[in-house]
Amino acid sequence: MIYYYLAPLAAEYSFLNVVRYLTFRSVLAALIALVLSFVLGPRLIRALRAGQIRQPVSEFAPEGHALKTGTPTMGGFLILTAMLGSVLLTADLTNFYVIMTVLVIVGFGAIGWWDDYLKVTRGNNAGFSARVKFAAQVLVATVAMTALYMRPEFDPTLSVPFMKHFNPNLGLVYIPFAVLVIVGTSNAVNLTDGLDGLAIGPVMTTAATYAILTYAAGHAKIAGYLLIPRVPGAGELAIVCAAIATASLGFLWFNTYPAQLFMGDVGSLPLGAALGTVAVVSKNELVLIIAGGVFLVEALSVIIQLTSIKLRGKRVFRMAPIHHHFELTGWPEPLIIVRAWIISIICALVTLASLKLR
Ligand code: 57M
Repeated sequence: MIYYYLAPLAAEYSFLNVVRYLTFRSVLAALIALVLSFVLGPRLIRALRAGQIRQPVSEFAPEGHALKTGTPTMGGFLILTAMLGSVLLTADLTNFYVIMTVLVIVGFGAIGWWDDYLKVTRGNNAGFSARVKFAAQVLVATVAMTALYMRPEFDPTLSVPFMKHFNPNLGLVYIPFAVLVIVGTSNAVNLTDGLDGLAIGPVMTTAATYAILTYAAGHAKIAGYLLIPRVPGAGELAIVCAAIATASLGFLWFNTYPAQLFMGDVGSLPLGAALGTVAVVSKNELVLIIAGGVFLVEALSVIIQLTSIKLRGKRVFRMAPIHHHFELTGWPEPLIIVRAWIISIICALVTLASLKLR
């Protein structure tokens, strides 16, 4: 809205020209999201406590989790409100990529909210059927990716990290591939969200990394210099990514060990879906494997565990996802969390290096 109302006035008041700059609006978006999350956080925690919106803790969870009984959940509302509020104020709301990403976030947020609502009201960890949840995620992602594919400027080729001349054209297969990226990332972030701050730290670093990648993809000179695919208009997503990164930082204030608030599925599902969407739009789909390395390892640990139980009748990890394995090995919770953050920062650095090393 700031962009919408102030940009036309720049002809009269030249100092308002600054709102045309993506870098200025990205920094503004980051600051607004951070302030909103700090201001709204304590109020939301009080409201959730008053409304008895508490996370039921599974009886099978490692011992230390019993202490977490009664922690308010659905803190994802804080992240979504801070992030969307900031995007509505600072982004160009006529930009197709911004509209699409916001709708994906709202769609996945609604699915997550419904799951949380059922868990909280029923007082157990069951939520709604995994199949229905998965089908709803696939539906939202398919609608968004079909709309993207139908844009005349859309290019269904893949950008492969570290290889500048290998760009396979997926044609129509791009749609299911992109749906897989979005739904897969959404569920991987959800699986990671099992210790205080474990998911939100890597969400922050991945979103900050994509703020740079989307800006570069939308910038003719930078994209040309780095020989990366140019996606005109995708730079506006740097604002969305910056807002996600700092709304997450504000949430971390309350979610860090010992957590006063969990994000719930209303947080984890849309955050993962948002990262998948910006990766697809900016043609940085495969590099998300590196940038979101922590989420990948968490999801792989579950796949390996389930496959091993099915084929060999034996577990590979004491418990999956892998953070439970480390807990049961005796690592204190903060040690697991901070090491995951360190790994996610290293993943971000390797991702940024892939821009030049190709
Ligand atoms: C949800 N939810 C947390 C909180 C958070 C297929 C299977 C691997 C699925 C997986 C699963 O259900 N994962 C998704 C994980 C829960 O947190 C809530 O859920 C939201 C995210 N969706 O925001 O609202 C608990 O996690 C802890 N927590 C924190 N701090 C946080 O900031 O401590 C969460 C956020 C909270 C709290 O204790 O109650 C969760 O873990 O339930 N299932 C599992 O992860 C289960 N693993 C399992 O069954 N492994 C088996 C399988 C693979 C065969 C095995 O290895 O043998 C574990 N889930 C639980 N207990 N609860 C098992 C132990």
